[in-house]
Amino acid sequence: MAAPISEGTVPWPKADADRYTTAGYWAGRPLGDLLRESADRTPDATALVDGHLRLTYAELAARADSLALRLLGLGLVPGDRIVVQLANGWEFTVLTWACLRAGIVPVMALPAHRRLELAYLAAHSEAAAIAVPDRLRDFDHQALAHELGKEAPGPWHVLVAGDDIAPGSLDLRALCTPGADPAADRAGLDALAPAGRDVAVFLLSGGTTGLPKLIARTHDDYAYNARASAEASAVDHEAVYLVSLPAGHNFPLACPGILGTLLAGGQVVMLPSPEPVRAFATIAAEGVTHTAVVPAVAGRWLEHAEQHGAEQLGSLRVLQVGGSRLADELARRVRPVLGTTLQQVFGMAEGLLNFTRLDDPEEVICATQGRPMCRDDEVRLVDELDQDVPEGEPGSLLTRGPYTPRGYYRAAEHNKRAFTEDGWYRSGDICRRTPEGNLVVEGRDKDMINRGGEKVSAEEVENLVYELTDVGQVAAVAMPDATLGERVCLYVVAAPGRPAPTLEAIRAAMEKAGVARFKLPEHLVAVEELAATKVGKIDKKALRADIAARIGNGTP
Ligand code: OOB
Repeated sequence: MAAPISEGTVPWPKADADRYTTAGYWAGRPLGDLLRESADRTPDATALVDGHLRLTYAELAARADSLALRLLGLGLVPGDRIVVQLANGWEFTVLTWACLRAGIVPVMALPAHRRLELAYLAAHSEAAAIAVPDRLRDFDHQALAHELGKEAPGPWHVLVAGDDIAPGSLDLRALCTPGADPAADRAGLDALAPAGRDVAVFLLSGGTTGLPKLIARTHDDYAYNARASAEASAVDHEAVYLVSLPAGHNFPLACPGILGTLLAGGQVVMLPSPEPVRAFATIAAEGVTHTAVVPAVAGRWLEHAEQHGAEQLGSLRVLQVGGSRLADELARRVRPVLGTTLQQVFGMAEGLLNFTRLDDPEEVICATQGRPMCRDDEVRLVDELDQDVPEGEPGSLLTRGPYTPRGYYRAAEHNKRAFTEDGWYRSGDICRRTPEGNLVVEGRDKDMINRGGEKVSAEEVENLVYELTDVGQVAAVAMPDATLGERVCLYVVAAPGRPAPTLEAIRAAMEKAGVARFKLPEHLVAVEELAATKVGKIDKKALRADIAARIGNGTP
């Protein structure tokens, strides 16, 4: 039996919880209820589009309710966890909606994750099930899902979205078939509805530690996250929101993303990737009004539009860009080239969201990462001693608020470092505040590499490399890159008497160990020794400067 989730979470102190409830941020209602309510308002409006499949709100709600009941029929109970590793498609949205109805908690994995990440997520969340595609880009997700079951302490259900359903797997699409009596299904689920304070979803932290941390987001806080984001980006019942980033990521899931759009009565369109030819055609065909991309994708879209025109983007009102720092120069091209309003989003799965507002002056939109979404978001910029820096100076961002949980799930030791004693989350981002109150992200003091929005923990890479080869010393650092912003670069000292391992050998060993490909190093510098700080730690700052200089010289 899995432990109750509440044993591993850090609740908000009562005084804050009361304050957030009184202020109206926390509605005390489960997300599944709120989605049902949305479906009741406009049952015949289109809710979800995936290729040729179009579902109205009534159809989507009925599929979700049927799936929810069938999951419970399998023996899952409210509070159980399911690892969700699906590609962007209708099944993702139906399953997420079903989980929110039944109180089953999805653990939002990414399609790129492999054995190491998935095994850890399943074990740490004590999951009883996993949902995967049959195959994706030549990888057999279904086979891996069954392999993971061998390590599961209890029953293990493998739900598969695809045509090839192996023996022992459950056909996710078949489980979504609407039942004969939607009204009865609905009443059955209403009776089981989770509470507003219960955990709705587990998101993954960007990660500065060996393995990604789980972030328990409650129905109350995540519903607010989605609803207030929709307001900030003017997503309403007329909005058509395109999902092309991995749907399990907080940004396309709830900022406002899928959940914010569905709560507002708008239409969600799902695409497996943001590749510009298909994305532009879909925007034109579906009349997409809003979408979210990372800066690397914004760059590709700008290039594509400069070569082929932006006529297909006529309906696009808001292009949200976030996940990593958008260069001012790219930002300034968005309106003239794509003909749409840019909204910079500086957010985190841990909570705090900053948006540039749609009616901000062009200079604010292009040169800042916006300001907090909520009046009761608290943000401090501090120095190494946690003292507030003078106004306008860069400092390390600490935050608390109605949708920023006070600790990671089952991570008491780590929480002591990641949060202050009075509950501020240490984001690790170095920011400066402009006189009008917007934040500019200037760097970070966390040991993470941001590869085009995909977060890679340096420590995780280093641990793997130490295990895999007989290297003497290794350091993973960010290497500047024109398209992705950063890539993973390794500095390696060979073990005494050994030749330095090659990049290829390290990559092959890491892949064999079962790690997501985006974490593989893309450059290696063999050195005699690693620069150290005064206290004897590896001097990453010096290494980052070194690789930047080598690239500048053209001799990396
Ligand atoms: C988003 O969430 P995560 O959890 O994958 O990553 C959070 C981190 C931030 O702490 C920051 O280091 C970086 O990603 N980041 C940005 C940024 N947006 C995120 N750095 C500079 N400029 C930005 N605009 O990445 C995320 C979650 C919700 C909405 C948008 C992004």
